[in-house]
Amino acid sequence: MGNNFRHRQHDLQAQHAALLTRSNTKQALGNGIYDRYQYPALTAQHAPLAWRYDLNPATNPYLMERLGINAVFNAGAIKLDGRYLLVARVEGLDRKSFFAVAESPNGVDNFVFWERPITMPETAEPDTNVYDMRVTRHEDGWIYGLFCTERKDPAARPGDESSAVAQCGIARTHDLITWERLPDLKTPSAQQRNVVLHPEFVQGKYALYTRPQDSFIEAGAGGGIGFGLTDSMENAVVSREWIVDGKQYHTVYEAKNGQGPAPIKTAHGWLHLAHGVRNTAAGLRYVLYLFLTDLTQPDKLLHKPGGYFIAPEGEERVGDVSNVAFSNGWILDEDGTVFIYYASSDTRMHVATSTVDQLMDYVLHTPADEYSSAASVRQINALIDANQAFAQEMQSDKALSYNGVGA
Ligand code: M1P
Repeated sequence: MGNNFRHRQHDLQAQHAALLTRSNTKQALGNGIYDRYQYPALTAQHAPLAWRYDLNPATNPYLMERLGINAVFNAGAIKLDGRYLLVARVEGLDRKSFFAVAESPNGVDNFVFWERPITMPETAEPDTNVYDMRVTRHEDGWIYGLFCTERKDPAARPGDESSAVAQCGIARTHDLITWERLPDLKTPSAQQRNVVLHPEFVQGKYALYTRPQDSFIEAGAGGGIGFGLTDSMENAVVSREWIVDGKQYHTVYEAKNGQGPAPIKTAHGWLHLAHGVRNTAAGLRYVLYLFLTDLTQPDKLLHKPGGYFIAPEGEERVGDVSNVAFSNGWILDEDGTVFIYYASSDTRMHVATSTVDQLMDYVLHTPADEYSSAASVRQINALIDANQAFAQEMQSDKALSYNGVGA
């Protein structure tokens, strides 16, 4: 083994170990709703060296990267046996995505990939690309992974090598290691992406959040976060979909939207995290937003704050698909902490932390979008009025106590 190989291997290992053991601290101040962290939580550089390098000097004398990783993003999340697990979308230099589990002892740092990526069984119609798994621990006892399976459009014109069909792939597991692949979801829509399994039975059936779409990119006429029921997951068929939360003109979800992870059950209803997409001169902009639905009717929208909850900021705005914040994973801890895992610009994973109490306060007390500039000004004036009334109240309390009246 040459000296160069040895030195390079030593440096690569040291650099990798430093990244994997780096601690991540909260950014200062925050907005009172959640805290962002200093560093991304999981990146392409976290991928094990053994996935990327042939470590044998006889077959790889330059110790060159053989199978590079382009991006690690859009991760599902679950806490299992005390471990915080991300089921990440890992994308190679060849553009193919696959799933791999990374584990952290505390949910914010020290994420380490398991030894091997997930070997996902295929159906009779093999997937070309799989991505964006939503992990749901269902009350039937299984952990389900619903993901997008993409295949070339069989109706594509000769020479059209871009047209694709997106559908919902379904698999289940107990340990995230061994997966049983089930048939893809059937719905009345031409294509599906962002399909998520609700954690509980609804009317005795499995309930799914869907995202009907007319074509691969455009949500089209049927867009919005849909809802449907199926008798079984072994042969999942949603024969009727209806919209829970639709697209809306001049909002952050005017072009399309999609359910994020499975909703969290709270005392006030099901708390949902979703992404909204709007058009800009620079292309599509993806942001995250929250909404609340009824406990017994999870398809009934109760509250929805106006605007976005998380938008890409600073470095997050740049990546393979810039100006994108996307989330399909969060974890509610026993103490009420919520770990929100979001990806930036289809490139890397971040974590933000909050609590159920904070998120509920945000959802219940943030004014809804009233769809016009005049209404936004009215909302700001109402807040200023309330603050002035409060300041006057404080002043008179001070005056009273100065004059020896009151406590
Ligand atoms: O590139 C941004 C996102 O685009 C798609 O999401 P949607 O179907 O809502 O447009 C997905 O391909 C997603 O993976 C990607 O992050």
